[in-house]
Amino acid sequence: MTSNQALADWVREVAALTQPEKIHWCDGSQAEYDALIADMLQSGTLIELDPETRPRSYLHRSDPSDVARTEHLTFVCTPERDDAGPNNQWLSPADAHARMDALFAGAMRGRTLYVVPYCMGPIDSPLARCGVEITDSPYVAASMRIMTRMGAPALRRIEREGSFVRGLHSLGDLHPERRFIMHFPHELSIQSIGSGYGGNALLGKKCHALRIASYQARQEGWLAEHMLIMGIEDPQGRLHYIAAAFPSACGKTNMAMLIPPQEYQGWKVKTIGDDIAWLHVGEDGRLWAINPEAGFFGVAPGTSRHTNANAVDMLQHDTIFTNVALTEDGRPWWEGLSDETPAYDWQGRPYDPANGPAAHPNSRFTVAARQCASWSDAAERPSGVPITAIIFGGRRASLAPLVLEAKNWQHGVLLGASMASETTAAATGQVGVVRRDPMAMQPFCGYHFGDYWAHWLATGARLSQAPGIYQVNWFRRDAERRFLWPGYGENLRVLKWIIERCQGSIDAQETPVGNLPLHGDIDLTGLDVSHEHMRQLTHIEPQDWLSEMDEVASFLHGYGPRVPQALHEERERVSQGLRQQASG
Ligand code: SAT
Ligand code: MN
Repeated sequence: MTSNQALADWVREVAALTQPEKIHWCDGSQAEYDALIADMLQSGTLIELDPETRPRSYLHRSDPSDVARTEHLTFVCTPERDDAGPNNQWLSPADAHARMDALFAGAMRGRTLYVVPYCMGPIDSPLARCGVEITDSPYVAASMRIMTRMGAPALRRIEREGSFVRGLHSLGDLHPERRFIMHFPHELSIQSIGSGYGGNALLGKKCHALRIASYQARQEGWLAEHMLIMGIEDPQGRLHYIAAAFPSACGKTNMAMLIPPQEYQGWKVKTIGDDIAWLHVGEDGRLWAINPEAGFFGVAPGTSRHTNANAVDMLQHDTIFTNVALTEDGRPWWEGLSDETPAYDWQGRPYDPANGPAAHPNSRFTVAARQCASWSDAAERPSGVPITAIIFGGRRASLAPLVLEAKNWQHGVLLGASMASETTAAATGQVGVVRRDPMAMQPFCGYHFGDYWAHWLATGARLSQAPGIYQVNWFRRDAERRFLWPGYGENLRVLKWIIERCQGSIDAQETPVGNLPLHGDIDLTGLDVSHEHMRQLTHIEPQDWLSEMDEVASFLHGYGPRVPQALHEERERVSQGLRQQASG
């Protein structure tokens, strides 16, 4: 099946352990995808949606206990415990392998073992990396074809290059007590059992492109980040590429496909990616980005013509939905889509509001990126796109202003490292509690955060034309918990300010925590945002920020001696400035 002996041997070993009924090597063809779909329709794994209005589209209902990432069951198994850092759960590689071997023994009995070769990034890009996922889930195999460059071309590249990331996945028995997602970054391998959920089971995504890749990236001198990538074309035809990190379910997909407001005739947005960016220092001293993915695995609830018309359009055909609700005539439905009442909830029960939301709050769509009207050809460029600005964003009802500019790269790394955000339904656990989520990588950094921040600082030192670094917060609320900022398309007004700052064409107000827009520099024409709200959105309260910086200090100290001294010093400079301001 392959001329790569290591791959052939590995598949044989896995089959001997897991005992599948059949083995299928995926070639990525349309015929193969159609056959996977047909099998899943037959077995009830997929439900066909109304073929008239939603051609070639399907609904998958997952096990109700298996609807989101499970961070408490996710481990990074480095030989040295300290290399995984306090930000990861750790098991020794030997213990983890023993546990996983026992769970995988016989796990694929009666099932087909799919060998899924894939490439993360444009197939001919030197920045791309390949992997092979072995899985017993046809849903995973079909989804990998949408989300990655999957099949024969990836296998050819693997045969040429030799090395690849090994991902082994089985649904197991889907019992949460026998569910684990283990990473062995030094072996370039991943093992996941007991879950069919995207982030746990599509191993090219978070497991490879973030946890394993971030570890590799540190060794090789690049960055693997939880960032969207978008191009913004101004009315003069100049293109500005932005990479933006937000935690899961905080609007990366909407921002990547942003539709400019009416007042912004002549502005265009081009989508390069909505979740992951691999960033490299170019020979020109600029930072270059590729999106390793080829599809979107986006949150459905809240997606509407108003919030993301590009997404609504791309979801009209050739889409796999997971855990959304269903209308009587077989169309997908979720909260926020329309004021219709669905017929069935995400578990297939007749809809009853007493049972909670109709669509699961973390229900998803899986769709090829090329179906998006704003998708850019530049996403296929082997060299990637040059980044003008990096944005860190969180979901915070208070404190964090609409936008803040870092004074320099080092200060920007502090802004990223001290990010905090309210938790969302993308991971199991309580929703709406503020937690620190440095660079939106808390669940995804495959090594010690102290080393990671040091690597960020070292990367900046290699950039002669470093991007500007910004922090944004679209989620600020007033005392009545109403959002102060309209968000969505209107966020372009903030992005325009960021671009103007990067071009050096406007001034800003310097404060100890960073630079803020001057009054009037964020264009509000046509917007219903009062001057008082705008003042609150761009105001820094020194006392509140002093407490924030105290919390940041203890957060950073919690990561021990591996945290770079420069980051502590930067934090101390900010606190000092705030103390002076508070007393002056
Ligand atoms: O991890 S997923 O890919 O399921 C989505 C996310 O949480 O960012
Ligand atoms: Mn994500």
